[in-house]
Amino acid sequence: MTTLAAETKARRLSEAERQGFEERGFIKPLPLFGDDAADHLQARFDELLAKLPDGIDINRVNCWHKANRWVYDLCCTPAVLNYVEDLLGPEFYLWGCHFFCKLPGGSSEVPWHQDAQYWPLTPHETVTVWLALHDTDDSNGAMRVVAGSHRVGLVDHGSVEGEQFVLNQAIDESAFAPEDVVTIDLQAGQMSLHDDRLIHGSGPSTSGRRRVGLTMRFSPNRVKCDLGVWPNFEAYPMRGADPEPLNPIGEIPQGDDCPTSMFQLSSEFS
Ligand SMILES: O=C(O)CCC(=O)C(=O)O
Repeated sequence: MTTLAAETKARRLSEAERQGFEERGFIKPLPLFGDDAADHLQARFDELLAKLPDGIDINRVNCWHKANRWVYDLCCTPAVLNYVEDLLGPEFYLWGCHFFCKLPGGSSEVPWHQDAQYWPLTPHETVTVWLALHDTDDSNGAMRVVAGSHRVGLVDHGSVEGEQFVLNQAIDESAFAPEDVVTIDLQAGQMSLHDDRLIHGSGPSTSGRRRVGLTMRFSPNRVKCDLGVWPNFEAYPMRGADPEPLNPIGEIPQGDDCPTSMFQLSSEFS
């Protein structure tokens, strides 16, 4: 198994960045891994992709951290958790981990949406780390966000159909001003952070260049999942003590497995 270079370029968030997150709902770019990390991340991604059974689309499976120890450890990178702690405070957990991919020969798109529309989590205080495995820009389908849109509350989503769409609900473009759209252009090894009410999405890679991002979802301990909607939801404590957790706690994986659907229980993996 390849390992990630230990060198990190990370730092802590400045007060200006934290205020910017309050106002705009995202921060980019944030330094994370050193220049040599891209090769390791991409090689490891290829190994993980090869594990998926035939016919399973990597864009449609979630919770790699429940199945795979390397991914779990990546999510626990202290520099990642420091950035998250600077936004969420000292007590939070991890619950989701998903590769959003534009692969050659594919045409996947992520329709405009707010994460909170999809998630039965209360209150809406989840933050996403988006770790770039490749350099991202408009020509390879970088994520795009609508600055400040996290402050307007939940916006109506309609249903959307088509093989290319990774999600099935979408916000119409008339709901926001084009001048507020910002491209999350990152270098491989950098990351961004976004609020779960921020409107965002991504188009296809028109250049044919690969674009893979690994999302990690972190919530403060006070965020509770409605298990009636997501019965397999599990929290992985990351920072701070939580003597009376509001959510079931997941088992840390020991093996090198892969998820095969959106929400499996950690007990399904070794
Ligand atoms: O990577 C993308 O294109 C979209 C990611 C996304 O929708 C998310 O992080 O919630």
